[in-house]
Amino acid sequence: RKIGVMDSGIGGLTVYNQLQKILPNEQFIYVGDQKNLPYGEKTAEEVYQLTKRIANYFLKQDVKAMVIACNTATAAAYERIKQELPIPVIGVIKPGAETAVSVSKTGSIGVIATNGTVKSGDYERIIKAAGNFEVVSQGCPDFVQLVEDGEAGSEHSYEVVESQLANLKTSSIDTLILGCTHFPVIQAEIGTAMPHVTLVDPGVATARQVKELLEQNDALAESDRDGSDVFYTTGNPEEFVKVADNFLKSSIAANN
Ligand code: DGN
Repeated sequence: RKIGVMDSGIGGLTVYNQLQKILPNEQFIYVGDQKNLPYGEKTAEEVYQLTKRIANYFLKQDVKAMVIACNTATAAAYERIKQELPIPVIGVIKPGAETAVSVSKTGSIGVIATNGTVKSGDYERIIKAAGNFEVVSQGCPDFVQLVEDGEAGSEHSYEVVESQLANLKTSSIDTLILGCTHFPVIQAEIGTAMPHVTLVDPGVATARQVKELLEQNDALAESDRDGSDVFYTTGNPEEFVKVADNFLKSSIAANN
């Protein structure tokens, strides 16, 4: 049985990359809901409905676990969908928050994410429950489009990131959570703008958690994979492949 991975677009592929690295025998089905991107500006109920549709699709495909590789969808839908699905569901926010808590030395943590994720307050709540932490959150919705447009690495991308992080630069954070799965694609730009902070990609700890959960449920793939992963977009498959190929380790073909 496969593992279902979803995002509003190609950002979740940064989580997929981490999953593939530590679970090389597993097979994945990826769904990017590009027709409905961006999730970050929708209401929590709308994002829940969109995520639920993909969850139902995954169930039909008989997946053994669902990874919500989108912070906005995790904030809006994880708690409900986890209750509603008969399979393990994993979100990206808790693993990301826990990593930041363990990494920060000064106790001052920054979060950049979509406006939807920032509004949910989820990162802040989980981090503050872990101890005496200060959290500085900032919505950076424009970064999602940069990545979806294949702008990562361009001069324009460096300029946009630099100017949008100007405020955060003057704060005292020592750790910055890339609280949107699109953001690791522009990690170089973010690192250049914020040279003295540790960047946290929640995808790394999320992948570790998926592995642990599969182990606990005795559901790890037993033998080598016998097929390749499948990628679907609700948008334009050619565009998806063109942009995704830039940062995926393996070449892919997308269907819609
Ligand atoms: N990749 C999604 C996230 O992690 O929040 C958001 C992208 C979007 O739809 N705005």
